Amino acid sequence: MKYAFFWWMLMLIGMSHSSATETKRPNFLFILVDDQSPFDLKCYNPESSLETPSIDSLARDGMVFDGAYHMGSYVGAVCSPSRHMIMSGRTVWHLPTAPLAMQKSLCPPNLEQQTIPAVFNRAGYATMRTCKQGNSYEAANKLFTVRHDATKRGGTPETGSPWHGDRVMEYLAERESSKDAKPFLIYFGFSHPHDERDGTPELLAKYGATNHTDKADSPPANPKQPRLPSNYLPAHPFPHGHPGLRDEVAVSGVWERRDERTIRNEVGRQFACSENIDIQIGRVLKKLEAMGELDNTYVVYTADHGMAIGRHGLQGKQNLYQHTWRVPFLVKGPGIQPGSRVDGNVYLLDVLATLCDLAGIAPPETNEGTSFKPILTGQKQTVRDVLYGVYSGGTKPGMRSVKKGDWKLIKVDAMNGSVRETQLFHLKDNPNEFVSEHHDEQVYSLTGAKPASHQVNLATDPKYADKLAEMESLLLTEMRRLNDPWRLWNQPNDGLTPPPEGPLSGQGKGKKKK
Ligand SMILES: [Ca+2]
Repeated sequence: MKYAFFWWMLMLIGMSHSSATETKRPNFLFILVDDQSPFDLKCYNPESSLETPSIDSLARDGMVFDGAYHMGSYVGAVCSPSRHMIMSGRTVWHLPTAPLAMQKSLCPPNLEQQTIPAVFNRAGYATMRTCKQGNSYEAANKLFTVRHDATKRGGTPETGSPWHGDRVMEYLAERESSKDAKPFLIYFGFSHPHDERDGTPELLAKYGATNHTDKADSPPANPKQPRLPSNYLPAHPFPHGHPGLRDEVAVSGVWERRDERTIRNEVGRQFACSENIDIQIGRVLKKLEAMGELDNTYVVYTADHGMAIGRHGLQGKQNLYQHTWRVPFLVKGPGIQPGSRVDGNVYLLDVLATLCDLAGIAPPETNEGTSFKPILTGQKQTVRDVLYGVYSGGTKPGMRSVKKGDWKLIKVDAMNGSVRETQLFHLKDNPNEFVSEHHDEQVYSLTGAKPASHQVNLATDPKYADKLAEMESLLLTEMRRLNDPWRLWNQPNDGLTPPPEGPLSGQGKGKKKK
């Protein structure tokens, strides 16, 4: 009898041990690509010719967000504030590098100690990072326990995306051989598809593209190249407000060209680089599966911001149309309904709070993001109603956007007041944000996308005057709430002294790296 009790006790101890391992904390694989429009991907644009079987599998096995945004930028290098927001969960004007933020105590000191790697290190996670170098958040990046950063934008295994893939594969192999039992957080960043978009010869050939270097001519046409984006324009309808901006004038292979051959070749290069990223993701997912870790891992796929490449006549990331303000955002993991799709209305700055929530860690007090775990578990469709965006890296105040439901307002106040533009779009009726220039036969004969007559900027239509006023009011409310240091021409100045403008950097005009 005594022995029976002893064995019974041993069994109980064994059971409690096995249930403890069953409820072990989840791992995280956070995948961040550099410069990618959601509309490049089939899960957002079924007409896209980009093939990404691994990303498609995340969409099939997880949740696709239609409303994921980056909050914007006050510098040409949009990557930089975006990555600060991801790491810290702070809103755009409350970042350590935002104009006046430190002087006005809008950002606490030593914020890096409250960022993803710091928080997860303290919680007992193993943290590892690979990513590009530069235009990021160095003080936070260096806190990852294992770190392999280098900018890899070439077309060989050593100079391109496979290099980042190799670092994660090595890390996982080391975990395996050392039998590391800590849960992990891997920040799996890439340097592509950011320019220069030097793809591998095989993938370039697949998308009919060449690494074009002759500034005097357009690259050759090739029927394998992706089609022009449906909202392509040969020029933006008005000056976008950042003269000399590198991305709009100096990207190798594009420069100031917006002709069909140049844009289709550059989109082909973008796709070649994106498919190579997908191959690396596939390797890592397969490895996690073989290790038995995949089912307990949240896999997040996103980009630091979107990208134009010919859409609306723009080439870069410094605008607030949906192709650039929005980001792709997919999550697969425990408890997430496979094949689900939501609006979400999330910002990249919600990532920190959400990862903490999923891991059962209290978010740091400095966090301003909102956990969207209730969306991942199917309890909610959105975490907020109103979204705000800014680009003020050029002439001031620059661009602002606000979105609520299907309505979106963009305002541009730039070039010393000589550019004052208002755009009002109903995104359900006009998802491509077509403007009157898209109705030109010369344009839609190239894209094959003839807009319907109502698919225009509605800002001057008297029928929508009340809606316009409502959206203007929402924008002002958001600018005040978020401590935007500028006001637009038709807003009260609120007694603000805007930050000194300083010389325009042109975002490293003509320089190769940024
Ligand atoms: Ca970027």
